[in-house]
Amino acid sequence: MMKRIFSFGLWTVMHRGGDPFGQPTRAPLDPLQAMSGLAAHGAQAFELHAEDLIAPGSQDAERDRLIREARGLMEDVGIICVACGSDVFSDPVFRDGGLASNEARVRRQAIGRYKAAIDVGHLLNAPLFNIWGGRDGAEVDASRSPLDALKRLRDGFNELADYIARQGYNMRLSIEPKPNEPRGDLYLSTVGHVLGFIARLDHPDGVGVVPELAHAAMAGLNPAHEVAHALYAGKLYGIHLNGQRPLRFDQDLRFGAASLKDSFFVVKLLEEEAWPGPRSFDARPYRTTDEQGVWQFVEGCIRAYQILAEKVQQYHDDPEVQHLLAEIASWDTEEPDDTGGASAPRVFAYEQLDHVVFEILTGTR
Ligand code: XUL
Ligand code: MN
Repeated sequence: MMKRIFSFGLWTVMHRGGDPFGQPTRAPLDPLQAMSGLAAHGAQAFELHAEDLIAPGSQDAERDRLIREARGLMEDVGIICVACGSDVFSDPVFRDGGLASNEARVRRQAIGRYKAAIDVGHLLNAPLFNIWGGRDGAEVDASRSPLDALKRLRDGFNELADYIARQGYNMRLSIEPKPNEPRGDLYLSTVGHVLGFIARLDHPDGVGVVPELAHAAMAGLNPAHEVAHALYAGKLYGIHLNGQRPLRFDQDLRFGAASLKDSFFVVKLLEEEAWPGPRSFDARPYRTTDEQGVWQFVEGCIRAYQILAEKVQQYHDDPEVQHLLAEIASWDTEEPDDTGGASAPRVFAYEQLDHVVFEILTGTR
């Protein structure tokens, strides 16, 4: 069986429980503590924003020291970096956008931030640079044409892809869509939008998508279908797993905490396709959780994935499922109906099939 790699954003365990209405509830955790804690609690990998490790504005010597320390610790505790990104959303300078800002000066600054973070990713051996441009959106559509925004985003991504190629880095680029939040509407909002956008870049080949379950559910979409589009296009470069009630703010719940069936069908797809990428979690421990609970949260995400993968296996091994799927497969024929159209209408045994899934997921089968 394929060895699964479980990964977490450093920002997930470093999150201190603050929300738009409340102060942090947990003590800070530094990035090195986050890496070693993750390794100690079942993760083999992490993702980060370069800024999770290196505060913006740090001198080169400080940056080099932090990277040296991180590399040493990664070696010691046996954890790898599978994706790097950049925080081009929290600094007030990016309040009207990064790559799509109306200010050319700010767009330059965003490009500079991303390039510096790409260098950090390279030094941590990250094979992927993932961009979630959380400020590239709008509340006021009168502020810019969405077409101009897309052209600016295109120019930005072309420049970053070109930078990676010219530096000779062994790194791919990805875009993580999200429909809204923190902006009223984000321009790169779903997997479909991003696939269409990538096709018009100068070099679409090295650029893919990182779907997130919560982001798909926020848009009221079926997460497994979103992931399928990325797989179908050969563009599933990463995935962010978590829990989310549909059509709400970004809840980033522990994987398994919500949408059991959607989570099952995402795991089913990844496992059936033997997708080789890391199973990355992008969720946040509850605000009510203490530091010990953070590590329970980590183990909970991993365990939820493993349990769902076992349920996928149980589904495939179930004789009733096999019988029902064989029946469905038998319909897939071009043979003419020799009864001259008089045959009884097809019975679709989907009630039964869906109920079997329910029994498997509730442990009653
Ligand atoms: C935001 C989100 C980000 C990205 C990384 O909703 O998902 O944490 O995954 O920047
Ligand atoms: Mn994410």
